Amino acid sequence: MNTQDYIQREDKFGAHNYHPLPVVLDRGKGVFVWDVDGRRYYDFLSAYSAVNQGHCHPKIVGAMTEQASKLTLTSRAFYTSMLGEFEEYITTYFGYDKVLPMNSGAEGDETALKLCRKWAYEKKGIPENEAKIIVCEGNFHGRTITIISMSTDPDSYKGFGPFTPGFVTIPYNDTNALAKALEDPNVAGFLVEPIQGEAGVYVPDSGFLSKAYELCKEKNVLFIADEVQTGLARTGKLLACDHEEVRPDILILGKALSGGVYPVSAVLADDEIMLCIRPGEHGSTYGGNPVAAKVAIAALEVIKEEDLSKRAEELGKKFRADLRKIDSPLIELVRGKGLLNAIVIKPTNGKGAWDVCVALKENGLLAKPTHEHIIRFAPPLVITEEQLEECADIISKTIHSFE
Ligand code: IF1
Repeated sequence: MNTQDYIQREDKFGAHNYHPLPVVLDRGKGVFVWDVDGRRYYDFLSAYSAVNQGHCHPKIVGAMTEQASKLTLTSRAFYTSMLGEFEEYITTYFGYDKVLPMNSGAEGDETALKLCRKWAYEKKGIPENEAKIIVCEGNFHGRTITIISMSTDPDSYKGFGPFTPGFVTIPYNDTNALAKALEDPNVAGFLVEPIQGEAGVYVPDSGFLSKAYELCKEKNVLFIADEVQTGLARTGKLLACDHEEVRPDILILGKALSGGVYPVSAVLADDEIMLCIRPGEHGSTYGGNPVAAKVAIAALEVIKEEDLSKRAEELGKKFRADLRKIDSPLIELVRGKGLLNAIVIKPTNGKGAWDVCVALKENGLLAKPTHEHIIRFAPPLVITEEQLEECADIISKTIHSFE
């Protein structure tokens, strides 16, 4: 089978809910992936930041295979020898009383929303069914009906109504709008991405998160951080909220919590909030299973052992400086934090971000456009300085070829 055969087979038998770049991947190791013809590429998407630790990290894969041959799934109807170890490890790691493990990022967000509403009725005293949660324009929190009910992107929500009520939308990075929305006494929470990924790696003004947190505290409103994409060393700190020393009341993690080998998400909070959910009120068959528990511990250990936050911080600065040196009318803007970066492309000769990504692929680097004119650059955090320089050269050469 050649590349076209693989693509046609997916096209014929799979739903058309994605539009991938025309490359068929077969193998991965560290910062590299290989296609079915054996061609090697730098992976500058990292599965949307799930593969921060690098593809097929031996320690993480080792943890998975070891646990997979011992005990994989019991459901939460029984205790297991692994779950408590994971719960103790992750709550100590991030400094929270409790964790609630789920699988996908979207489930993590759903869990946080339920938790926030339950807290609102039990602790804050908001009348039943009246709680509101403030969200931001341009948000991306996943694909469930409730989550797309918060979305302002028609691609996400159009044609999927009716929607879940109870959300109030304000502009991102706007503390005045937040202060105004917080005047409503029925507001229970503020859900925010510390950097908006899907919106195009939109970094808010410095001070936004800390001011937003302070405003929430004044009104006894829960500050809920979706760190599914920004968390776990990606932006140069363990959490993106750490840049402003904000400790979210509810913290949502996913993606790199397994280093890309298994779906693992988690919601962290203190007892006052977490114990509002009681037996039978929330959960998932696979949430917190022994493989997930073992894998997540290994994935979190790798982040510390390999000092990935520091690497992302230092390499990110250098990478942005290299990108800003590219003198081309095609590049409107370079932005990002740590190794979560993007360039904004000015369409030239009818060619846009998609065409640039196809050309990058030809030159051995995989990246994906978002919103037609933005390209995200997010390599695994284990990339070396030398490799990153080579990648900046590939990007420069490719961009210049469009002039
Ligand atoms: C897709 C974007 C990234 C997320 C945040 C929750 C979730 C995500 C902040 C849900 C997921 C994804 C999913 C992916 C595309 C992608 C994405 F381009 F849409 F914005 F990463 F940048 N919170 N992000 O970014 O996590 O349920 O998918 O595990 O294909 O939809 P999930």
